[in-house]
Amino acid sequence: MSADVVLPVPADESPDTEIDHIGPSSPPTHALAKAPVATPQHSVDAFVKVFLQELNTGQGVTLSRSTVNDQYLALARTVRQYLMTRWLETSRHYAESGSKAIGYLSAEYLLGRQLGNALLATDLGEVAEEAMRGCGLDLARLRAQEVEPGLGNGGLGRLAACFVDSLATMGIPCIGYGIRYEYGIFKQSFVDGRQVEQPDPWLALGNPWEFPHPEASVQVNFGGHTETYDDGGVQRTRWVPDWNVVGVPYNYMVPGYHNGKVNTLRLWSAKATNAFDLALFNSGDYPEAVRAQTFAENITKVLYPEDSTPQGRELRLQQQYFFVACSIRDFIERVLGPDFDLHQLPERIIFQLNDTHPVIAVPELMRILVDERHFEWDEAWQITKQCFAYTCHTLLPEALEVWPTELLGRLLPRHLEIIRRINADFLDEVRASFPGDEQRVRNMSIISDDPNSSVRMAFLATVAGTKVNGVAELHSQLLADKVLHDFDELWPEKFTNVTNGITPRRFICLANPWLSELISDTLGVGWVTDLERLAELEPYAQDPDFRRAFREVKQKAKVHASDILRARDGIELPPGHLVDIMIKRLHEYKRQTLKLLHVVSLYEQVLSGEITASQLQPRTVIFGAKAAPGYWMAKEIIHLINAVGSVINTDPRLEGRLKIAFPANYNVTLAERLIPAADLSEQISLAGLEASGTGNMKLALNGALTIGTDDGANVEIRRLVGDENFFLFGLSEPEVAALRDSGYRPRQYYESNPQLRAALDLISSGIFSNGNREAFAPIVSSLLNEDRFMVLADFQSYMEAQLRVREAFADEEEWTKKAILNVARCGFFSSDRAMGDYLREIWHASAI
Ligand code: 26W
Repeated sequence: MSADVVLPVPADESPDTEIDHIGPSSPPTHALAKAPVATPQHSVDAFVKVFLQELNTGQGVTLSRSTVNDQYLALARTVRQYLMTRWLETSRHYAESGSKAIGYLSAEYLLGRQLGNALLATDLGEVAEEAMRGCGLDLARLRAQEVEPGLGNGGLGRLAACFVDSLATMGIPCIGYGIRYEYGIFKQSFVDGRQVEQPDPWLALGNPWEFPHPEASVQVNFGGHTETYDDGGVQRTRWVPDWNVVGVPYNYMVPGYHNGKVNTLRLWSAKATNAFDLALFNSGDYPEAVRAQTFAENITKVLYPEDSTPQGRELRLQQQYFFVACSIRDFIERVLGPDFDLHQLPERIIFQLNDTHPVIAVPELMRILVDERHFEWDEAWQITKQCFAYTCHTLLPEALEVWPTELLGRLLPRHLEIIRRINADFLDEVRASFPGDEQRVRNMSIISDDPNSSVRMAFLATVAGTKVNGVAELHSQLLADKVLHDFDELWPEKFTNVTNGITPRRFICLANPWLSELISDTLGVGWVTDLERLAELEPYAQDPDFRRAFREVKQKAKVHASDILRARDGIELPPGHLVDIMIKRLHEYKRQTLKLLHVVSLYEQVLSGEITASQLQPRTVIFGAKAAPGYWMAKEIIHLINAVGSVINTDPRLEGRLKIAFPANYNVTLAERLIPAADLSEQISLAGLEASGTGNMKLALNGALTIGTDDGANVEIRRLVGDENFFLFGLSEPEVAALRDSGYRPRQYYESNPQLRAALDLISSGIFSNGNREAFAPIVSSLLNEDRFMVLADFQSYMEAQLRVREAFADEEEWTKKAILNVARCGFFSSDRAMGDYLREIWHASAI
């Protein structure tokens, strides 16, 4: 530093944290300071220039000394630069437009890797490929360096990611609000065929896709008590919390596809208000000095790995309130500003509740309006109930969250009071509509008193929501007819359906560039943002050349998947095998055991000589599934699948014609590899249990045929692709209900079906467990005695459907026709279409 540079003395010690202190303190004079943010040129040279600059100045290394991680981080930051202007421009445009935005509240976002998607959205793929080659680097290798953010469990989390992608691509103002878990969904590995979980330190190598904004932190309170006070003759209540934490927002870019738009995903991380107690430290009590910090950080430490049975843990409720309180405060104070008249709030925002996990947002908004902004109760309620809508994603009674009033009242005393008041007013409305029907009042009460007093979060969401929707036609029907029937009778206009969708950007363009290219060469590129245009492929199903090209695409995808499985898990995917895929969370209602019984039965038939190995149609069954760590039976089923696999994969009597592949740690990145390679998509849940499914949509759109029950969105897939292009089997939902009511006795099916009996007996024989006949007894006996999800009842119909698959797959041309028609007729399952439905039916917002 040369002597003559005089550094100005800073005004004072503490940095300027006033979030409303935006921009320069005096009008900028330098031309560059006045110029709009520049986007680098879309040229290889410009890209290389920015990349090297990021490597040198961002990573502080030269190309020759750089590690793969350095190169990946520099590349990610390079692509960020191409998105930055769009991002800043989009936010400025939204802020100035004053238009209505969507606040998507979700405890989970299963985003998948970001780099590939950012390159796709900015159409920089080829430029980056060329630029990296020019630097002696391999783009694919750098992309493989990215750790995917596993901030979700399964369907619900991935759906949220598809939805925010579509809203950005449709130019809809949306802020996705969620939680920045330090540890995402656990990493799964298999030890002796058993699932073992390891933490997922996804941030360890740095995360170039997040932008922390500590200056926009929000304080979140917990515990304590409430007190009423007189405010100039008006009785008011204040919450006196006894501890608090700080929520730090991290922004993520959500790039729109080829539209220059970039929306924001704002994920909150918890830290202690006073992170470090120096006095305690100086007194030598080091653990106590940092106790507040660890305690606070615990709130966003890890994602709860359950995706169906809430464990009712206090920390989970802390997580839910934490991100909701941060998000509501952030939108009201930072986006709208302290002087905004909250009477207009419903014109500026609709918060979509992604299941019940964020529903505590309802009493939180009421608390702010009544306690802080002194709105009258009714006024506040009128506003609040226009600001929320609720999507239910499940039918499993045990998956519906209920919080003991003891716990909720201890953690959030003011919110419980508000919920009690909401409930009281609501039950008056019920009594008015159904005079004298006190049983109905008890059934519908948000606060149930049996067995112990608890808050039914789905009921709170239904009472407060402008709309309640299921995620597939059948699901929404069952919600209105069964789960929330009383509410449907009271408010039929409140209930609607929006069938799920998936983003074609990630699950066709990114995952299946071969199919993507074939479609674009055939139809042009418009389909990527208008997926129903795939219907124009229909006539090509009759074109043998197109069919050949379509098969070549599938073959390329199979080779690619096989390379990945070999490198990743040492699994061989023999060419020419029918690739039969079942990828989803492990849950008994999804019936991975039924798929396994099919394989065991084929094996048994060969062992018993009923069929010869040569009669077996070469097939590899690929499973991908994580089980919630606390879900014992699910983990047993994983153990059995691996046990059967290790026996049949090495039994020469099968001549390698029947195999099981179970790559560990199924996640979004693996899904992108496997889905394009699939011939057969297993969607075999017990009818009435799978709310929608989204894997079914991804597989059909990648040219797989579905074998499935009439459950969730399978019903709509079958209707659109045609019965002849779908392998339907099993009981329908009404038949399931009837069989359940008439008393289902699974053992009868075992005794009356020799094939089923032989398959189950083979499992009990110990052949898959080194002769230990007890190893899998719990699974066999639960099927024989309870079989809650009617695996045995649907076995025969499933086996017959698999025979139809065998016949159909033997005729290559016919199979290809069916596969092409599945792609052509599934454009409806785009998440863009789903967003269009939400905008029209629920949100009443529009692109700007
Ligand atoms: C509290 C524990 C918990 C956590 C997550 C309970 C329930 C959930 C999710 C709602 C479970 C889930 O992911 N449901 C899936 O949501 C998908 C998106 O709508 C549907 O396609 C699937 O059918 C549904 O199982």
